[in-house]
Amino acid sequence: MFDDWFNDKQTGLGEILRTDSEQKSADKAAAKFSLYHYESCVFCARVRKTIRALNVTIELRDVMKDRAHLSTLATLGGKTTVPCLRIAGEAPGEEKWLYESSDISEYLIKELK
Ligand SMILES: N[C@@H](CCC(=O)N[C@@H](CS)C(=O)NCC(=O)O)C(=O)O
Repeated sequence: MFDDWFNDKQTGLGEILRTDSEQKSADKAAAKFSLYHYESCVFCARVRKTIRALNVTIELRDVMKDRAHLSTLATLGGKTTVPCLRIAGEAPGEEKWLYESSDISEYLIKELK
């Protein structure tokens, strides 16, 4: 909905070109993330734009469309605010929950660019 408000200058990323094996590594690294969000949230749109600019796939969990995601976010993340990035840990229960759109975007760029 609002995703196109944010252009490439705002994400700070140009076009990211990868070889097949680099893309595989980036996709593998991205698989440990999922983004709790909802469509009309402008802060979420900013993070979705960063994800697209990074040219990776991150599972999107819409808390409005699926109340189980909202409940998981509240219980395990600690609050219902979106966007929130779930970072899977080595073992179940070791995941981390990162709130704040600017912190999430900065973290994803650092990890995946
Ligand atoms: N400063 C935060 C603002 C996030 C925010 O205000 N999210 C709203 C939706 S746009 C929200 O989740 N409100 C409900 C809640 O906090 O439970 C960010 O940049 O991520």
